[in-house]
Amino acid sequence: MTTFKTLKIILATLALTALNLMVGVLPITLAQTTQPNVVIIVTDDQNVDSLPVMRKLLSYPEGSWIKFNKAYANDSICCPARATLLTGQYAHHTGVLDNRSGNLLDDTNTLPVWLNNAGYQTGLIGRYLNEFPWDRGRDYIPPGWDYFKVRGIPTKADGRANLAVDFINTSTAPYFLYLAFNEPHHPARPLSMYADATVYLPPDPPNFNETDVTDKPRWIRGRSRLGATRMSTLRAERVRSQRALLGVDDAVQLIVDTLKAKGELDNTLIIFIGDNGYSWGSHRYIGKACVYEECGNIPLLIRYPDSPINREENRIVSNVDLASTIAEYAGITPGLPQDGESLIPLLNGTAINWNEDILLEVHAARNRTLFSIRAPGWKYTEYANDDKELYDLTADPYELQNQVNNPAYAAMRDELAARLHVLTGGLTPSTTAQELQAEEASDEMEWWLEDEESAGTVETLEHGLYLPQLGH
Ligand SMILES: [Ca+2]
Ligand SMILES: [Ca+2]
Ligand SMILES: [Ca+2]
Repeated sequence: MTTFKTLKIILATLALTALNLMVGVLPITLAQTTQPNVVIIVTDDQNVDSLPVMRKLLSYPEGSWIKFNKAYANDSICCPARATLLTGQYAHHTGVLDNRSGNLLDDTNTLPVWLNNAGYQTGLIGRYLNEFPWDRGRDYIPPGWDYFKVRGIPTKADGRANLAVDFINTSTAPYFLYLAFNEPHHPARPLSMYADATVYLPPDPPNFNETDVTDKPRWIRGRSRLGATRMSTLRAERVRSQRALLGVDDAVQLIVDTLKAKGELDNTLIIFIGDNGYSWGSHRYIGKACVYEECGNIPLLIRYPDSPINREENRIVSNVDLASTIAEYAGITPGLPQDGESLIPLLNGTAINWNEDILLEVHAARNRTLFSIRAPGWKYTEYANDDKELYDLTADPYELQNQVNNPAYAAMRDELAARLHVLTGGLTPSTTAQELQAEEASDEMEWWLEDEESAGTVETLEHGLYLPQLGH
């Protein structure tokens, strides 16, 4: 302190031209250091029910966290959801309608491209889009990425976290890091230190193995109840899944600690998000790409450095909002029309009259290609095969009784149908149905269970070998 004061006195006695030079440099330096960093951490197939196992994340490390309880994946399957994160557009606008169409994304006009053009150092570690690099060659790197590590990297959370730490420590601000973990996707692989850990296991929800499905659309009505073998296989995998998330939890803490040590915590937006949810036997269904809460609702926690407190946010948002959010925080303009809107007003508490109508869409199978509206208290769905669903989520949060044919709900049904058609711009689910290839994907969705039950183990399979077939 004394030294600094002395220096100031010396400076004050310097020649006037020298002093002018010092003052002249100062605003430029400040402008550079205030351009913020963004770190987004993406998990794979994480149901929100799993979150209590992540004790470090839920302790809100270093404060300023906003936990979104009603965040959704517009399209609750990996590749479409990730294309949405990278563009701020719905799946039916990106063209990435299923896991086999990642090559349809216009990768010349994405969030990393916009940030890179604005002077950001951009890095991706982990999963990009399914079946990448398609026919573009093993060395292909999509535009916009300065650092792109999808191959030859550790598969587990600790190894990828170490790469993230290296990226943060060696990058000059501003930077954008997209860190995508494999966890807790099946078959879950916990770190060896957590292989036998005692973990929180979510209780079966009331819609688990739903008894009466006569109210449901055809694709659910055609499903048998889960038997004892199927249920025990499922539970064993769920335990491994929870253990695998302990590694991710450590990774989040490590990244926060790294940013703190580097002095950048107050200048970095940290987003923790799941790509899509997962139905662990709800409505007799195991998998994703469904319209029910288990598939659509995703973990979303954002550390917004300016927030004076940690708090929960219950207004409805979706993954289509993230690109706009990051763009606004970084002070850039998205290069694409945005289907979402920036969450900054929710993060800084200035939002008034937030529009909570969001679009859900699935194009994963002939009998469950759908458009749906999730609105406060309600969900209304139209399928390509003309099945429809309406849930009064205040009275029936577990979606046990479809009310679409109940005359008492007719007015609400008609109103939601009109609001849904505003969201789709008049598109109907049959317009976008990619029926043939999707039919195959849905049949493969549960083969991992059948395989475990018949062979006793799938441990010899390498992660990369089965991803394209699984509907990852
Ligand atoms: Ca996924
Ligand atoms: Ca760059
Ligand atoms: Ca029912």
